[in-house]
Amino acid sequence: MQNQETREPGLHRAYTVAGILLLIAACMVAGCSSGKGPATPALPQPPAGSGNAITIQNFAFDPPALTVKAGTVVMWTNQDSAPHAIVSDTGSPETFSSDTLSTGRSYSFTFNRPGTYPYHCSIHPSMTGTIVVEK
Ligand SMILES: [Cu+2]
Repeated sequence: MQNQETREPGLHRAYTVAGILLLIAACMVAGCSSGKGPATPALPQPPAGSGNAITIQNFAFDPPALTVKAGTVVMWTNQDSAPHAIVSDTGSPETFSSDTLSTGRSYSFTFNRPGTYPYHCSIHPSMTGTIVVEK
């Protein structure tokens, strides 16, 4: 009885040591040290302000300024807990306005005419953004 009780923790320890050695060996083979050797390539990220998606979060449009080619469909998605609504400012080359977007809802508008389109949230006028449409 006593033999078994003392042997078991010893076995566990042996397995643990073996496991750690294996991990270290795998680490060396895979080169998982940080700072040394080739860095793990970062996931490709689109440059800021490109693409056609705008996220509404923390009472702000992200990105606040977006440049697109004419004919691009821009989609806003509300990921905020509060409802928001997108409305073009007076003087925008074309007018657009969404319904009130609750959390998780999206609104899309096709920007065909080149120009600068300032817009805001009709519920929170301090929320502003700009779409620049290039030819
Ligand atoms: Cu809002």
